[in-house]
Amino acid sequence: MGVLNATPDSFSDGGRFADPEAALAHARRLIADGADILDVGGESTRPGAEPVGEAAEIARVEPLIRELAAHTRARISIDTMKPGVARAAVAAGAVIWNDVTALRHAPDSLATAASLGCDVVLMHMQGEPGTMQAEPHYDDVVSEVAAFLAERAEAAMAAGVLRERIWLDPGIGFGKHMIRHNLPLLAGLGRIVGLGFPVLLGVSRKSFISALDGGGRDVDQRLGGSIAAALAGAAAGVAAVRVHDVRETAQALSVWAAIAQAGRGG
Ligand code: HH2
Repeated sequence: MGVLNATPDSFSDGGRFADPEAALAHARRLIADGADILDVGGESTRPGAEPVGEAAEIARVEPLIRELAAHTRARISIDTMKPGVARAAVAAGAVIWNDVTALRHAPDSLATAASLGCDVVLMHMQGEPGTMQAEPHYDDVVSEVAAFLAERAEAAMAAGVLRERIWLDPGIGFGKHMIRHNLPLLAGLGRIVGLGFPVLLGVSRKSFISALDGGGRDVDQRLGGSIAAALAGAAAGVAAVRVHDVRETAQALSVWAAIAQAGRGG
């Protein structure tokens, strides 16, 4: 899954693709580089980001999704917490609703996901985007994230979302201490995969990579760590990784998969 942010302020590529022409050109590059899915976002979730109104968010993403759906072969995902944005995006051609609030943001989130009939990504987040990194706390991060995701999958199914439409995501960096929570969660991904749904993992360029590399690494200096974490996810059986650097990650994954296959005898 390649990240395509139509935002002025996302943490790693904010501002670069706010212009639709630049966004479309970048989308074509992500696909040529090996992306099967494009995750289009119109509102950054990083702490301190400006909230965006629904109409403004739709104006950012809808024309772009329409263009992408008409002119590319990738599956399009909409990264939003707002049901109204998801509705507009699906009408424009998106087939996946990626919701970092796991359908908890609005009273009609669950019903909207059921009626749209698209795939939904249910992501774990402790707290709210603005304040989530202030003081995250867990007694047992892997068990608590797994229990949350199982509960949200049940809630989605009870609301009418089909089981085969549901993906889970542990939400690396969302209300998690950089080291104390993200690392055990990455080491325990097998427990999340074991819940029986496809798992999406977003580790690309995240802050814990800089923290593990002495600190102070800018977002464009985190590729090695991003790939290492993506491979850890692949080894645990995740179905997809959400990344900015598609070509390098795709190469790493195909080499890793070829070695794993040779190890199984061919
Ligand atoms: N991470 C970000 C955004 N959306 N969605 C899922 N399912 N999983 C993630 O880990 C995830 C996500 C990161 O935040 P953002 O501010 O949008 O920055 P960018 O899109 O540049 O990664």
